[in-house]
Amino acid sequence: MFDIKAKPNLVESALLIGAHFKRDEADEARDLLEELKDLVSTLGIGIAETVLVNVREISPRYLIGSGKAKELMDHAKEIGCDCIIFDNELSPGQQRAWEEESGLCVIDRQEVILDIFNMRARSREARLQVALARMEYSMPRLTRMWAHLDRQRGAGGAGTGGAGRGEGEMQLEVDRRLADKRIDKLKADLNEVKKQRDTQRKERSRVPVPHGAIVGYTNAGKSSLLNKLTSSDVFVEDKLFATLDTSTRRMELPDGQHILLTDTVGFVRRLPHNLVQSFRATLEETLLADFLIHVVDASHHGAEAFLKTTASTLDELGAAGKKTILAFNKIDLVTDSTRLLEFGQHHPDAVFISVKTGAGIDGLLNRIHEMVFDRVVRLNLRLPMNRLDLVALAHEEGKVLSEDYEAEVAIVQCVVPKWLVSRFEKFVE
Ligand SMILES: Nc1nc2c(ncn2[C@@H]2O[C@H](COP(=O)(O)OP(=O)(O)OP(=O)(O)O)[C@@H](O)[C@H]2O)c(=O)[nH]1
Ligand SMILES: [Mg+2]
Repeated sequence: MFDIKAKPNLVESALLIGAHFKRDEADEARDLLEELKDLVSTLGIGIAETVLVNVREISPRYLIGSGKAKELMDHAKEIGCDCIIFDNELSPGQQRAWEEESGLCVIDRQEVILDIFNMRARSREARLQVALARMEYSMPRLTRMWAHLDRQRGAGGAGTGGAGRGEGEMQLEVDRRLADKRIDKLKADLNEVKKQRDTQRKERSRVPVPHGAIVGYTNAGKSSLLNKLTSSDVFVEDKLFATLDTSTRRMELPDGQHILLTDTVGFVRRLPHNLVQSFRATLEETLLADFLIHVVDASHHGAEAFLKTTASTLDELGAAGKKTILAFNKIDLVTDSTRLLEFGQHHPDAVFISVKTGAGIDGLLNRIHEMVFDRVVRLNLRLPMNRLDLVALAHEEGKVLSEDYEAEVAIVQCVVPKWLVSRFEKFVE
């Protein structure tokens, strides 16, 4: 009922508009508009044309100048579009003005992103989070739907009594109340899910294994990296927002130390604020991690902008300032090596990898090791034969470097997590 429209089913062809307000913002706006194309295609909506508008005269009613607005409305209809999509955020009022005057469906980038998340959400938690973000987005826009109703009744409903006008308004009140209720319910359900997650997390943290989270822009290769490092098969696709649920896997470092790695939801520029807030619970894994691996697609010309977006979204989540390994991925696709040199100059601590070819992965493992090496100690043990369980424990939780068996004792060299040292202490040589 609150799904104002099932756009992918209703909309076939769209005119995309990206507005910028200063001349020197043209490049960025063009770039964002390119990205909007990818986002819109992800929804299965055809793109008739894209228009970049340098706004000189701003009208609050349309965001861009009213002359230009009229021109674009006519143009959209001329080329047979049934939808106009703005790269810029439209206020509910502006959206209504555009829709009323063009008679077309008019949405903005935020709504596109919300719809993609909606399409992709699989787990109960992701579905609840997306539903909440969409409800919050739709609330101030409910008027739009019922204004349509008023107009329909007003036009076609002559003779049906005086009730035509204003019916929408009454319905609007009812809907607002229903929407409020639904938002409360979604929040309560999410709280439940969060409690379960907290319990799981507590169980995990009883065993203090170091924990890293993989973060970055959408399509950077985060899930691919998790799969590579932990030999798992988390869903990977050349699509925006392939991952909406975090998954955590255990991995073993070359020194035998175990760590946990979490894959997370990707970020994008102009990510709706309420979406970030809704996904807080999911992204909390990021906040609680001991360190982050920030993956960026080095082959994309927007790499530096992606870095900034990820950093500022982490900031919004309160995860700025965490120990971070910056990993430039997909170097197999970078043909111009001066690009990598430039990245190296700007980010001297970064590592360069290709999840696809395996290049640079050893270097990354070393960096991960550096992040967590102070969590382990090397021990020389003399174990009586009735304590061979400790050899098994060392194998399980650490790495056994050598083991020699003499008549009465086992002589073992191993690396074990610090939190386990007390178990071995009596037998240290
Ligand atoms: N050529 C090349 N492609 C890669 C590399 N790493 C990942 N990819 C591809 O990039 C695409 C996106 O990879 P994912 O691992 O799904 O990216 P993600 O960061 O998890 O994306 P979201 O979940 O959408 O945020 C897939 O088609 C991968 O096969 C790489 O090193 N080289
Ligand atoms: Mg992913």
